[in-house]
Formats: sequence, C-alpha cells, structure tokens
Amino acid sequence: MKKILILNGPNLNLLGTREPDQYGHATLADVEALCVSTGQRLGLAVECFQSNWEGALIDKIHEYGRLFKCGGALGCVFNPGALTHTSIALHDAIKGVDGLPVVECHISNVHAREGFRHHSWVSPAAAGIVVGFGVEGYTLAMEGLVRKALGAASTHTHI
Ligand code: CA2
Repeated sequence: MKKILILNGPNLNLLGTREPDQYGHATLADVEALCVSTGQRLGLAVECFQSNWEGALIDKIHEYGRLFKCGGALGCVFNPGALTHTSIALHDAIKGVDGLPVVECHISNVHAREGFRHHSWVSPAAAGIVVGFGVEGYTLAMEGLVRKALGAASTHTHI
C-alpha cells in the first residue's frame, strides 16, 4: 500500500482552540483522523506530521522524496501555515526532491484575507492547490493526488 503524507506547518497544532471563524472548530487530531479515514477509503497508508520548525518540514519532504522515487509514496498534502508566505527554503525543498507531487492546502481562503497572505512561495512548486474549503480541503487534496496518479498511469499506458 502506498503512503501519503499529511504535512502541517507552524501553529496548526493550535487548530480548534482559537479563531473558529477563520479555521472552524476541528482540532489537528480531528483533521488527522479525517485524513486517516479518507486514506482507508482510497487505499492509502496515511502518515501525519506537524512541526513548528521549518527544518523538520524540509527533512520530511526529503524523506518522502526518497520514498516516492522507490514507489513507496503517492505524494504529500501540505499546509505550510504562515511559512507559505515567507519560505523560499520550502519551495526549494519541494523542487529539490524532483517528482514528489505536493498539493498545497489552506483551510481558509487566503486570497480573501490580508494582502500578505496572497503570495505563496510554495504554489509554484506545487502539483495543485486547494484553498478555502475548510478542513474538507485535506480530503479534496488527497482525492486530487489519487486522480493525478491515475491520470499519469493512464497517460503512460497510452504512450
Ligand atoms: O488557511 C490556512 O490553512 C493557513 O495556512 C493557516 C495559517 C495562516 O498563516 C495561513 O495564511 C493560512 C495559520 C495557521 C495557524 O492556525 C491557527 C489556528 C488556531 C489558532 C491559531 C492559529
């Protein structure tokens, strides 16, 4: 069974404790449980990882880049939190692993918020972006990764 990584960045461990208007009432544990059950439905083994440290997120992307190359991983759903708007290092990590499909996911619609949230360093390196669907966005991102993988497989069989 292929693995899928659900990667969450800084402060997402605080989900459900404050700012419910922006992020809803679900906790990070709720989000991770949702992803695990979505994984069961899609036939994927789900690993969830959250860190407030940029380097730990980068190390995890590298690990999954290696796993993807040997066929052990389908991809990664990544909510980089506020590092979205600041981190060239995360952009470079995703580009650097060369191949691992990463879907950038934001709970809130960042484009309807403050101007500083409108730019993402991660988006140009991402395979896709899901924004503003609340925590259901994680499920949509997982389904998108599966569809992309199936599309890639069927493209290959036609070549
Ligand atoms: O909408 C998203 O998912 C964000 O990635 C969330 C980040 C924010 O900086 C991005 O612009 C958009 C913030 C994550 C912190 O979430 C908290 C949740 C509850 C209480 C405090 C922070």
